[in-house]
Amino acid sequence: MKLRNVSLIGAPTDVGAGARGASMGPEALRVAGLAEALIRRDVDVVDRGNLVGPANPWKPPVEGYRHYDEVVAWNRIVHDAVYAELKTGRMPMLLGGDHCLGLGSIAAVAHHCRDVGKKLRVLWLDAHTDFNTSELTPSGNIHGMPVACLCGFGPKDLVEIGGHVPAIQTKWVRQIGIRSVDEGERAFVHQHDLEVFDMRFIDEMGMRHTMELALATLDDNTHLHVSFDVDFLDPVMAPGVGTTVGGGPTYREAHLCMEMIHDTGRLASLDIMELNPALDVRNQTALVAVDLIESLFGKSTLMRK
Ligand code: HAR
Ligand code: MN
Ligand code: MN
Ligand code: MN
Repeated sequence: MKLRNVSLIGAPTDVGAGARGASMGPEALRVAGLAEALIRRDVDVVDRGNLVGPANPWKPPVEGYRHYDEVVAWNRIVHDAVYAELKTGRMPMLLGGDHCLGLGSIAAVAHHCRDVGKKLRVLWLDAHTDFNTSELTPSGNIHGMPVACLCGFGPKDLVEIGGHVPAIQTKWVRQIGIRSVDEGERAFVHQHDLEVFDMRFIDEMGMRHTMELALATLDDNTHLHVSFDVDFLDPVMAPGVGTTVGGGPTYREAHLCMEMIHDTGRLASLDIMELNPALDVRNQTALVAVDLIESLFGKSTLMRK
């Protein structure tokens, strides 16, 4: 029995990042065997290939945003592609690309949930909260802003992409693995009561209890979206990202996180973002990511399949 229909959507760009190379992420995931791993999990996989959008002009930020026009264009393209898959009843799996595209992806998911009357829960697996605005950002890199934009804090072009402002409410979001938050961003996170399970929380309470809390109150009518920024993982095992932050979840903790998400049976869309093959070692980070996706789709040691 086919458990799910998954559509892979490559989004080869790094316009939202401060380092070049995430544009090669989709191909590195394919080379690491993503489709084959899903097929082993009995998933019906279709690879839609790569989306096409503007090139990276590699310019400094203007008024707090780097590559504003290109980021808007890419997010519109991603929104339309993700929304189209959901409409046909398939699970979109966005292969980034930098994390600014989490905006277009989740805006599309929220748009779909409005259409069909579903609740939405967003799990944001990341070292960073990505809750900056143009006033708060130290870098101007828009991959540090998608959660804020989704919650309605950002420029009109970006916050409106899914057709409804705000696209999501902060209380629908759970962030896990956080260990890098900028000064002004921290105050903004508190001001809006973003639910953050940072590394200290995971250290003290364990990944199991963390995930129990993050996944609590899902019901049959909840669409669960996972936005997986690969820098969530400890850089010891996942060096191939633009903004490494030490002290992340271990290999086992990351697998448990994925296994517990699988066990909910509610996963309905996924982003795999920020993989940067230019900074990787023999594609090991892509291989770890694929391994984790297998757990996310139900691989376990004593499985009967
Ligand atoms: N907070 C930093 C900034 O805004 C870096 C955050 C972006 N890095 C990411 N996203 N990889 O999670 O510039
Ligand atoms: Mn991120
Ligand atoms: Mn609509
Ligand atoms: Mn990150």
